[in-house]
Amino acid sequence: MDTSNEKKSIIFKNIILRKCFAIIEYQDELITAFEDKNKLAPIHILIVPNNYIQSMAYVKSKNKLLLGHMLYVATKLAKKFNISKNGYRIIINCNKHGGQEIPYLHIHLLGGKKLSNHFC
Ligand code: DGP
Repeated sequence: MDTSNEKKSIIFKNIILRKCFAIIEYQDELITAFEDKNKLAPIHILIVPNNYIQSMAYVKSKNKLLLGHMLYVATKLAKKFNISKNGYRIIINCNKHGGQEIPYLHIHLLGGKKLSNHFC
């Protein structure tokens, strides 16, 4: 990883370690969920693994349960924030062409308003 990518990914690591401020909505031994600082919807939460994975392109066989857990917690948070009934969107950007800005694997959970149907 180059220095600028390392700096960007350190932000998420520091949020997990609570060395950097973020509104943390959920945390367990595997993952942390916190509010996105540039919210694109009334509910915009990022769900990240506590142990560093750069992106979906770096997922290994041993990470399968972790990915399921991240998605499951997204559904629990959607219920907690009362956005399940009307619906929500889960997005994972991967690497440059996928529009990933922070090189630390994360799920976006977005909801609380009607989202546009545009993907690109
Ligand atoms: P992506 O483009 O998928 O890599 O999304 C990165 C998201 O991370 C973007 O929506 C803004 C958010 N973000 C970037 N820096 C910070 C930060 O320091 N704190 C929080 N809470 N969110 C951040």
